[in-house]
Parts: sequence; C-alpha cells; structure tokens
Amino acid sequence: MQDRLESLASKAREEIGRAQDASGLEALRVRYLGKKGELSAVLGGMGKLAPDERRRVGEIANRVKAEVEGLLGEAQRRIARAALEAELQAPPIDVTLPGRMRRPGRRHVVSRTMEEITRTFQRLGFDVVQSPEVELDLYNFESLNFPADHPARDMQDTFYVHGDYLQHDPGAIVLRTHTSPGQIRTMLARKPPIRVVVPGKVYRADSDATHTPMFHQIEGLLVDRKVTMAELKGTLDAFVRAYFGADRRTRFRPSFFPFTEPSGELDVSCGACAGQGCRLCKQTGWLEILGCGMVHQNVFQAVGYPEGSVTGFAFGMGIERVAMLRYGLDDLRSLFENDVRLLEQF
Ligand code: 2NM
Repeated sequence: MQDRLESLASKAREEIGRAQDASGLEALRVRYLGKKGELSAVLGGMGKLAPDERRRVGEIANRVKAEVEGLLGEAQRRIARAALEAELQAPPIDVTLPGRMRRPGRRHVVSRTMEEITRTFQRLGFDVVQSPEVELDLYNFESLNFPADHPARDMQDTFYVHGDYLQHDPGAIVLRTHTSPGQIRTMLARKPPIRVVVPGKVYRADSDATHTPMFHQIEGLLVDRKVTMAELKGTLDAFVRAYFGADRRTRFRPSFFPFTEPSGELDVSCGACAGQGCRLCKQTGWLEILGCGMVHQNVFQAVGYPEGSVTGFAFGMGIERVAMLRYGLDDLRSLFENDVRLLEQF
C-alpha cells in the first residue's frame, strides 16, 4: 500500500508538472483527489490493515494528499502566469485606429417631400388622414361622380382586385387610383366643418418615362358653409409660398375633373429660371403642380350632405412630380431604382 501511494505521488508529480492549461489541470485534480479518484481507490483497502499499519499508511496518505494539493496549486499559478505572459507578448491593440464608420441612412426623397408638404398643410390647419389602399369602387369612383363608362374605370387604367368593370359594380374592389376615397370616408365619418389632407400610395395600370404603376399623392378637402373659390385660391397660394418659397408666383387655369365644378390647375412660376423659360419649365416659365376645384354637389349628395347645405374645395397633387420639379430630376423612374448615388443627393 505504501508503494502504491509512493508511485501515485511520483506519477502525479510528473503529470501535474506537464499540465498546460486550466481544464487539463482540473481533470488531474479529479483523477487524483476526487471522490472516485486514485487516492480514494488506494485508501479503500485500509480497513483490512492492522491498527499500527493503518496509522502509518494514513500518515503517508495525508502527506501524499498534501503534496498533490500543493503541486496542483503551484501548477495553477504557473498556468495563470503563462496566460498573462502570452497576452502581454501579443501585438498590442491600437486604440488610436479609427472605428469602422456606419454611414447613416436617410429618408427617401419621396417620403421627405410627402412629409414636408403634409407638414405645410398641417400649419394651415388641415388634419392628416390615413385611408385604405385597397378600396371599394363605390368610394374610389361611384361617390366621386365618375360616370359608369368613364375611361378611368377601365381595366386598362385601374387594378381590379375583385369584380368586373364591365358590370359597373360599385361593390367591385380596386387599388385606389387616387386618395380621394379617403376624403369620401372622412365626409362619411365626420360632419362639416372639415379640413383634411390624405397623403399616400395610389395605383394606376400605367408605366412609362413619366408614369409608374404605384405613385404617391396628397389630396386636400375643405368643407364648410359658404366656402368660395377665393378661399381655394388663397389657401393654395399660401401653400405654394410656404413650400416653394415666398418669391414664387401662382396662376390658375380652368380644367375638368368629374368630382369638382368648376375645376382648375395651379401653376407655380419656375424656380430654375425665375419665370424666364428654361428646360425644366419647357420654356413656359410655369410648372404645373396640382389640380383643384369646388367639390361637385353630386359628391356631397353621395355622402348624405343635403344639397346646397355646404360648399367646399378640394385639390390633389402627385408627390413624385413635385419632387422632380423641386429637385430638377428628368426621369420619374430614377426615384424607384434605389441607386444610392441618386438617393444620397437629397
Ligand atoms: C384632384 C383635383 C380636384 C378631389 C376631390 C375630392 C373629393 F373627395 F372631395 F371629391 N378629393 N380630391 C380632387 C379635386 C382631386 O386631384 C388632382
């Protein structure tokens, strides 16, 4: 038994001396001193010894155990020292190196333009309303005084989700072709006086240099008793000067829309040439920016406002078009190609 203890001690000296890392050392501690370790295995036979022998072997066992514990502690300090040394020898971290820059993104120019225009109308007292992009024919066309055979209702122009345009079905479901159904919904939900703008995406089956199947609009509506065209002109004039700048002039021309009578277009003097004529304004000195008019009484009737009880004005503009005029872009599609070289410029 004494021999076995001595050989255990010499094996432990050698193995612990060779240990290279903390986990290897822990495995050795378990193997020699653990409950089911080698020392326990040897001492398991002590019960059979005579009392004298037992005392003698016990003393040796205690000495061996103490030695192994000492060796383990020593080896642990040696390994920790080596680890620190290795860390100190490694190439130092250069704390003066610049960090890896993350370039911040930015809002898309269309989103920005929409937000700026929306904010301008908010300052003029308009509420901002959201409305569904998937819409009933009833709200997109029927309530807006579009006749059953109006070309905008054709499959060539409108995306039908459900239903057939040939049936002239007001229950048909379409992707809204303008945000006007948002104004119909507002009139159905509120009582005059009403002052709202509805910004958002609209969809038309159209695609070329100046048209994309999805684009953005903002439309406005003001309804009250005895609203006149003077207020329409004054409001849109104030918007143009607030958004484009105090030095810009405006001009109204007659036009036609099913949902307004009379209807008009608003031009703003060209900012690139101060109205002298250039490429941007096609030598006219004017930029066409929105359509507008006095809301047709048939529209009020469709939302249940008694004939003659109120008047109002409405207007609508294409965000992409305004952004192109404001920033001098010549291809609408460039706004949707997501080329960062273009997007970064705004
Ligand atoms: C435009 C031009 C003129 C318009 C009319 C309405 C409603 F719902 F009140 F009838 N909403 N938007 C309107 C009027 C839109 O866009 C060029």
